[in-house]
Amino acid sequence: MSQAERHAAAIRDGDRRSLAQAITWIESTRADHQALAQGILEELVGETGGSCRVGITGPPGVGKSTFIECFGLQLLEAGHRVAVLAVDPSSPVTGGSILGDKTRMERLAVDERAFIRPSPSGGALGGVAHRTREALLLCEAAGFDVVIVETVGIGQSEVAVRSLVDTFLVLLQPGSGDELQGIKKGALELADALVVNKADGEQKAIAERTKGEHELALQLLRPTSPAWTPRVLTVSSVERTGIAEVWETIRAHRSALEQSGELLARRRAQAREWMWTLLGEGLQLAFREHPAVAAAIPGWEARVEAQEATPAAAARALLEAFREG
Ligand SMILES: Nc1nc2c(ncn2[C@@H]2O[C@H](COP(=O)(O)OP(=O)(O)OP(=O)(O)O)[C@@H](O)[C@H]2O)c(=O)[nH]1
Ligand SMILES: [Mg+2]
Repeated sequence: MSQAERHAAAIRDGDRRSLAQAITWIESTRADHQALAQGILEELVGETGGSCRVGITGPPGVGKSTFIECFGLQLLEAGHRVAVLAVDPSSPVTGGSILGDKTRMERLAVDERAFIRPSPSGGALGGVAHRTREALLLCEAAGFDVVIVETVGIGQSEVAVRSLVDTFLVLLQPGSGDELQGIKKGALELADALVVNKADGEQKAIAERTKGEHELALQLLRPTSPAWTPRVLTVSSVERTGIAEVWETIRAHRSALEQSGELLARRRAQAREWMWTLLGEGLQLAFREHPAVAAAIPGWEARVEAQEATPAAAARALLEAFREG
């Protein structure tokens, strides 16, 4: 048995340490680690796809970690196995957010039936997203039937996460105004459901008002799917209220997409897109490393900058050099 086969077998058996190790190899830049990770993925690809993939985003401090802990524990109680993966493009992972998550997801983190993985460090967002996709597939092969992908909603990461999941939730603070929310309008357009957190104590009434406002706002947006009308919910992750409704909504969204055939179509398109992303990255690398191209790039860049050549002409010349070599 090869090393990849042995690891794949351990992951299939649900061994969390082997899973964590394989994800570390996915995130590694070392060629031997990459080869091993790809070998494991190839062993397991037939056993992926079985989870409910849920994306969660929201502004810093909205309560994502608290919500995921509470939501995750309820899912465990209902017999599910839950994996949580984080995509954090903003931090070079100095430990801050991981530390926060360890304390906020304390009970989930130690539970045998759950698996929590903080964001991989470094790399371009696209790279982070595709490593997260590979980690997600491994979690599925390990038998996790709910995989949550979390990202802080402050930039482009929500688009990347949206492309990894079946259902996308946006968490909001009680109170209106984009400034307070600190998230782009674009994120709302991606949401299959909006969840107003902290609907407890003094903020309960405000949360209800926020819910109403967003229900109105959503009517102006194009739905995420012809088969689904986005919903707005209120929850308290601290008092643990409204959490079951979130799961019900995810189930309803999923079943609407299943019935319309969109779930399958979406996943197929995501897999195809991913292949093309990898192809694009591979080609770009091969292109830049091609000796004749590498030698000609600085000259063409300088001519383009000096407006002595059009970018189109430069690209054409470089592509020709690539093809001829
Ligand atoms: N009252 C109330 N407070 C909450 C609730 N959920 C979270 N909080 C509090 O909000 C603060 C931020 O919660 P986190 O779960 O760390 O928020 P986060 O979105 O993960 O934050 P980042 O990881 O920094 O983006 C903490 O002090 C929580 O205790 C809730 O439902 N009600
Ligand atoms: Mg957090």
